[in-house]
Order: sequence, then structure tokens, then C-alpha cells
Amino acid sequence: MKITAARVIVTCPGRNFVTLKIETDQGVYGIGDATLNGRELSVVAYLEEHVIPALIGKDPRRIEDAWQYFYRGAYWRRGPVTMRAIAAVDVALWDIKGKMAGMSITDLLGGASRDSVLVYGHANGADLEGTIDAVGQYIDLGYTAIRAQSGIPGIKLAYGVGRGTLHYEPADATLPTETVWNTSKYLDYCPKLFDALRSNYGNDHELLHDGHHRLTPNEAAQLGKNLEPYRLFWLEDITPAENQEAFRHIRQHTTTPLAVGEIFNTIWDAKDLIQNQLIDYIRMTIVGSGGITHLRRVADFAALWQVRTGSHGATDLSPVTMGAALQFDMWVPNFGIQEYMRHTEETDAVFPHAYSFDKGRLHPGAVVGHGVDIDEALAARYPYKPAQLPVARLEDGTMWNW
Ligand code: GCO
Ligand code: MG
Repeated sequence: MKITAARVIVTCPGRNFVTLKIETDQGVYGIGDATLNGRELSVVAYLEEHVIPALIGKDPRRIEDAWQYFYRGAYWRRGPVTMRAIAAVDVALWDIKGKMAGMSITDLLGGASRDSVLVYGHANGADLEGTIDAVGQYIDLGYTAIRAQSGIPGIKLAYGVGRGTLHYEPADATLPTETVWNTSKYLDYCPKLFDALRSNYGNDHELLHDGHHRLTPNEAAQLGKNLEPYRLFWLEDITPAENQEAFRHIRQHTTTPLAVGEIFNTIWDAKDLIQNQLIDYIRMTIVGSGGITHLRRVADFAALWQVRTGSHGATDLSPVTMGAALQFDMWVPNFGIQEYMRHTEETDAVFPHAYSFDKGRLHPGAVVGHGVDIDEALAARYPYKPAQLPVARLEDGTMWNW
């Protein structure tokens, strides 16, 4: 069996997506997502210049060898661009293997460990009242786990506040939008927000929150401690994790569960956090970290330390990643939760899929491979539109983490 062709499809049905399609001499094809928000064309170039020429003629059944070839064989290892390109190849090959076998990826991995996948949705509001209402709306939609983000009094353009109730999309301009950050205002406001949410809705729902890399380890420790009464499911990306050891300080001061990993690319970004039990959830995702082949290794390693998965699932991850993630989530024994932000109707139409939401959970549907396709004729109607993620500055103009 041989790979006869591979090509990249870029489409923008509301936001940009990069998809790799691999075709074989048996008439079976597979697709993988390679989207890197705000840097889409870098991955396109990497795939077209350095990956596709080497794919032609390879045996698509040899997924592991392809992974090692593009990881070890690149010499310049790791990084968001390389690992997304590898993920796209990997997911497309798992898709092909599933189609050849007439099995879902879950079945190829060892079969389902659960009946459906617990997901969390994103509620956000411009202020306290708006956020309380948004959480209520998610509860009404059936969500049992809800991430709450809110505009902060005195801060213009706070992270996580969307333009509409159900869709949040931060990439929005050809040059990054400049936002302003003030840690003190955030530290004062955040416990008030969760106090209000618990007073309004009680303790029956799981609540989550994303700090988006803004705090120092000691500020993060303070916040974690102050949020303890509200029993969060997790506090995410509360400090940057380039220095994994930084989490030790936070961990020593709070029992609020910690989650991190959406910008990690390989096990090496997470190894110390996991083996020192400095986090509770690893948020690495299929598209960000080299596909199913690598994420499976991360999850198995995390299981040794009772760290559970909580894969990134923002709208900049295409339905192809969501379909593949659900296949993975159904299997992975140490599953925690899956992030689920709804795609727009235009996006869902370009990527036909079988997964569906019901009562706070996603159901993958009966599929072979990952079960997501791309309608190329429809995709062609939405040409690429440059968009970039915002940047953040402190009030005195100093650059900060967005
Ligand atoms: C999340 C993320 C996203 C990112 C986005 C960047 O937890 O879902 O933090 O909101 O900001 O994926 O492209
Ligand atoms: Mg996040």
C-alpha cells in the first residue's frame, strides 16, 4: 500500500483552518488538522516544502515510522509548526488505518473506556452580571461543566470575553489588537466572580477558569488559595510554564486543581510537571503535540502520576481535531474532561462530522477512522483571511503575556 498524493487545503469559514489530505493507491484517503492560530501559512509552507514530498510513496500503514521520520528525521525537533505538521500526518494516517480496518480510532487504540465524553463550554460576559447570565445560559443548554471568563472592571478587552454568547474568537486583525492588563484588578475581581457564580447556581456544576499565562507563580498561588472555597474543577495556565519548576511554588500553597499544556508540543514540555505531581490535568492536544501517536505516550506517562487529560478544544482547532480528540477521549483511561467550543455553522458545513452534543457530553457517533470529512468545493468558497492573536501590555506600556 502506498501514499500517492497529499495536499493542503486552507479555508476560512469564519476562521482559518489548515487541513492535510493524504490519498492512497487503494482509493482510501485520510485527513488531519494542521491549524496554528495566527500562523497558519507557516505550517502550510512546512507541509508543502518539507513533509509532502517525503510522504509520497510511503506505506500509510506505518504510522509509527512516519512519526519517527518526521520527528527525529527533521533534526530541528519540536516547536508548534513542526509538531502541527506531524500531527496532521499522524491523524490522517490513523484515519486511513481506521477506514481500511472498518474500525473507529477508539477501537484501534483498544476500545472505549466510557460511553461518552464530558465536555466544558465557555461562558463569558462583559461584566459580573453578564457572566452570571452567560453561565446560566450554558446550564440551560445542558452543560454540567462550564468555564467562566469575565470582563474585569477597569480593564479594556479582558481575555476570554467573546463577541456574542456562544462563539469566542480572539484572532481578529492583520496586526495584533493591543489589550491592557492589570494583575491587581484581576486578583481582586476573580474570587468575587466565583463567589457570585456559586451563590447563584449552587455547587452542582463544575466551574473552570483560564488565567491565560498572566500571573507570576506567587500571584498564582494567591489566586488559587482565594478560589478554594468555590471548588473549581481547575485553574488553567495560571503562570507560564516555560520553567516547569515554577509550579512547585503554586502547588505548595493551594489545593485548587491546576491544568496546563495547550501550548506544549511534546512530552518534554510536561515531563517535570507530571512526574513531580505539580499539575492535575494535562491539556495537550492532538493537533498541538504531534497527533495521536505522541499524545497517547503523554497520557500513559501522566497516568503513572494520576494526572488526567483535559485536551484543548478551542475553535481554532478544527472539527477534524475535535473528531480525533473524541476518539482519543473515548479510549484514554485517565480521561479528565474535553474542552468544547462550538464551531460556527459555516465551519460545521465545511467539515461534515458525526459527533453530537447532548446533556453536557459529546457523543462521537458510529464512525470509521475519526469520522470527519472535508467538503472541498465548499471549503474553496472561503478563501484564507489573515488574522492574528492579540498582544497584551501592562498599563505603563510594558509588553506582557496575552
Ligand atoms: C483555551 C485557550 C484559547 C486560546 C486560543 C488561542 O483555553 O481555549 O486559552 O482560548 O486563547 O486557542 O488560539
Ligand atoms: Mg486556555
